[in-house]
Amino acid sequence: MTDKHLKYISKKMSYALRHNPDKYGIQLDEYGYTDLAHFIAALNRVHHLALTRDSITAVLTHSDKQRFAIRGDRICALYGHSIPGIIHHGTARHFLPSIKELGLLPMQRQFVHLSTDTQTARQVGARHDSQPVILMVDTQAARAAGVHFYVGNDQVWLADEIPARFLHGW
Ligand code: HQG
Repeated sequence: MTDKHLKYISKKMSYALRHNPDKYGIQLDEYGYTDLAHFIAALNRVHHLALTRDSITAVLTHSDKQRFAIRGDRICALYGHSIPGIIHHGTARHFLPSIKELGLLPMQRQFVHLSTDTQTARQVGARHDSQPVILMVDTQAARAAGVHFYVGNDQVWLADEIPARFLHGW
């Protein structure tokens, strides 16, 4: 394969794994990984290619940067996922005073869980309160201040703790 061909495939891989898994009919797990065989089949289908696992390995080994990782039968993009400007967190009214003071904390989990759509946020919050509050997270401002967000699936993003100044909609 020529450099140009490898670069073309790498670009399509980035787009699928960072920005638009839906278009390819693939699902990312909470660490951004997806099944490699399905991924290759999806790239071939959408772009009329005939890639094999060897072609994907060639893209990884010939690349100037480490953009992707393959672990067993799965592949992910290591960075650059697009994140909506606002994402949501559904919570209970009685948690608000503490959240205002301490920000959103992972509590018993590894990460704070966030939802891209308000409906999911409402369902998550309803587990704690019959009238949940939907907080909005300003992801741009939070990222600029060093908060890390991790791709979940289409509906879920994860984050380390988020200071209250990046939360709106109390
Ligand atoms: C709150 C389920 C006081 C936070 C769902 C939340 C979701 C604070 C609660 C996933 C706080 C923790 C996650 C602070 C955060 N003071 N309360 N400083 N910071 N909280 O259940 O986000 O069953 O651990 O607002 O579908 O409700 O795991 O997290 O209300 O996707 O598959 O502390 O859990 O999925 O509650 O839900 P949770 P969550 P699974």
